[in-house]
Amino acid sequence: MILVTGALGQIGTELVIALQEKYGKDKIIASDLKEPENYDGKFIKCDVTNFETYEEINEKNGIKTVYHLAAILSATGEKNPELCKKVNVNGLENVLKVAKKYDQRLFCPSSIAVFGPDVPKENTSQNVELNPETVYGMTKVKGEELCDLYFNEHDIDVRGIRYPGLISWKHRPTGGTTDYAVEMYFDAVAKGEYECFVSKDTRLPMMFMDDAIRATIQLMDAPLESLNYHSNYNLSSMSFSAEELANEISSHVDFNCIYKPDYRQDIANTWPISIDDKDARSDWNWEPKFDITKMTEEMITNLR
Ligand code: NAD
Ligand code: AKB
Repeated sequence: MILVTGALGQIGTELVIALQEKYGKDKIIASDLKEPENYDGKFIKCDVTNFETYEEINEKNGIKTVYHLAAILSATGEKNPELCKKVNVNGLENVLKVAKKYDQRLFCPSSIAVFGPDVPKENTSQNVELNPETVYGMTKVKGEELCDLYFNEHDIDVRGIRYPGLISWKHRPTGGTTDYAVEMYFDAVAKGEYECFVSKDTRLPMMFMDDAIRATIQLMDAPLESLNYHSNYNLSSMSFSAEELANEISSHVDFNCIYKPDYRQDIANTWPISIDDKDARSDWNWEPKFDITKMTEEMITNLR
């Protein structure tokens, strides 16, 4: 049995469907803090910061693999640092302890937020020193360290990707800094206008959700002996400025974007512009399929 925590979020909404298609609906249990409005499959409400209930769910259901998506993202994390640390670090510790006790495999995502402003901004490589300035970034570095500790000292097969900003149409995200790229599509189609919370020249690494889901499943399917990293694979697809994205959307929709940077600009300024993912490409044959043009066609068609 496979458990997905944080399953009602931006990634979980799509990963659960992909896992149901791959392994069968009866093999996947989705869980989250909140109840689903309409969900087709097995669902159990679960707070990952509560060790007892989390362990009970795993024991009762014979969980063998966990995709641990429950987290607090960067913008919410800056506003509520204690909650961010509790969910992203204490919650993960619970998940790792249970993984050890029940001999589970684990997928635990990291983020481009692990990088701080002191690393090369372009083509940021896998092995740079991690000095993030955001609370979220610090919890993600801690998460990578904890996962590596459990891999090295407790033989837990734990794998993870440093996702860039993910763009998708099935779920409007909240709480992240890269959300502006998704909101821009939603509002362009619904209202023909968007007030963007970063400046027009803000350029960040991004990826279409279909590629992110494919990468996740590909990494989990890769033979362990081919992996030179575990919880922290750099992954890259495309980088563009907010204005370039607005221009791309404008080629499909009559659309006006205005730029009013807020506190999230400061978070974006500390992150890289582009990522070097050569290890993911050589270790498990990662290759993205979507560029900004193909992604925009998919986004606009589906949102319409
Ligand atoms: P999300 O915020 O959309 O979803 C997270 C889910 O976790 C939510 O449904 C929330 O209700 C749930 N949750 C929060 N606290 C919980 C708790 N205590 N117990 C159980 N569930 C709880 O996030 P997402 O975008 O789906 O991200 C999933 C993972 O991927 C996170 O680790 C995030 O850091 C990472 N990531 C996401 C992106 C992205 O662009 N979406 C980029 C980089 C990394
Ligand atoms: C966020 O903006 O917080 C996330 C991320 C890049 O980790 N999308």
